Amino acid sequence: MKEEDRAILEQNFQAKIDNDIRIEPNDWMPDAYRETLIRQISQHAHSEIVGMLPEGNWITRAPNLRRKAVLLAKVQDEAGHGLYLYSATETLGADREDTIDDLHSGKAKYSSIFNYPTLSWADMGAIGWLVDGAAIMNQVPLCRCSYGPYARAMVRVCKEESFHQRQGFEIMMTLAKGSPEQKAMAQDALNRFWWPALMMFGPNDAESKHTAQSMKWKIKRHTNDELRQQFVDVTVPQAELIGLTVPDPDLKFNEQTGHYEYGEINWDEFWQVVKGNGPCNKERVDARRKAKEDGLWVREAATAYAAKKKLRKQAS
Ligand code: BYC
Repeated sequence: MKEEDRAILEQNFQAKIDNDIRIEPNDWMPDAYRETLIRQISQHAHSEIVGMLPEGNWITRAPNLRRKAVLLAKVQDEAGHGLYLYSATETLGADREDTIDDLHSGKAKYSSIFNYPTLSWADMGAIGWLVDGAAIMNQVPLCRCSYGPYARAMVRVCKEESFHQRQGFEIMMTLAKGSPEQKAMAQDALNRFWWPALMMFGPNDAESKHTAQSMKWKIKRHTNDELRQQFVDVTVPQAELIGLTVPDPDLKFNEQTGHYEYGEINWDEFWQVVKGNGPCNKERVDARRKAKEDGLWVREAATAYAAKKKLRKQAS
């Protein structure tokens, strides 16, 4: 393609974005836009699938039938989110198997938060409240993402995340007004998940290599720090309401700005976890690899069945 033709295509593409016209799979798009979306959406899909593991770990130990049914439904929702998102990457020409192989080889990232262990039942509350709460903060603006299939997938995902956040908060609220041991369990879960939840939003704006371009393309509508601040502002009063203490001695409300100021995030810890050196990285990826290996017979049987059906159809 000639240089000037490409320049016109790029101009028209950016003009559509500037006018909030959605980009659809068959529309022309710059290679870098396609690659950014495949990177972000596939990593998002992996996060949903890996995110099933820390909570799946507690399904058999839920304290009663209601809690078990709710947790089971939530974990199944995450599988659904992963599947919509893998489908969205396919609309961009990505091969689902390749993206999954990238997760298993350690090439693709997934959210840092899922590399922390779930040590008590209260962690189910903390994950729903904080992790799904952070996910909603990040994903509601993605419903207005410039790429149509991703934006539309996010609408349903956000509705379900909203139920997840409420179920988590309800677990925390119940524990916080329970026995002293239950309240201590809730506080311990908050202590362990607070900082990793803040890290979910990604590096500081100054360190975020993709934000500027992704904002120009309206893939991202807010920066990492803007969303993190919104999350802190919404969540701190919720902790206060149920009598729990946010584990940040530097946390204070600034009357002038109307925002909470919070302490320094441990960025060394964040990058270590992102690089694969978190407490559970190896366990999580091994579990996904094993699931694929264990499912081989199902895929083989399905392929054989489909081939046999085709032969029968041809013969009749
Ligand atoms: N963990 O330039 P930046 C869920 C990477 S699922 C690991 O700011 P970007 C749920 C980043 O990928 C929640 N890596 O990047 C599921 C980049 O590396 P690469 C998942 C991270 O893309 C089950 C590098 O750091 N949500 O909610 O502009 C149960 C530089 O970062 C992280 C999504 O995926 C991290 N926390 O912004 C319960 C939402 N942060 O790719 C709940 C969609 C950054 O260059 N994704 N990195 O190798 C996004 O909104 C954006 O991709 C991010 C990062 C805000 C995450």
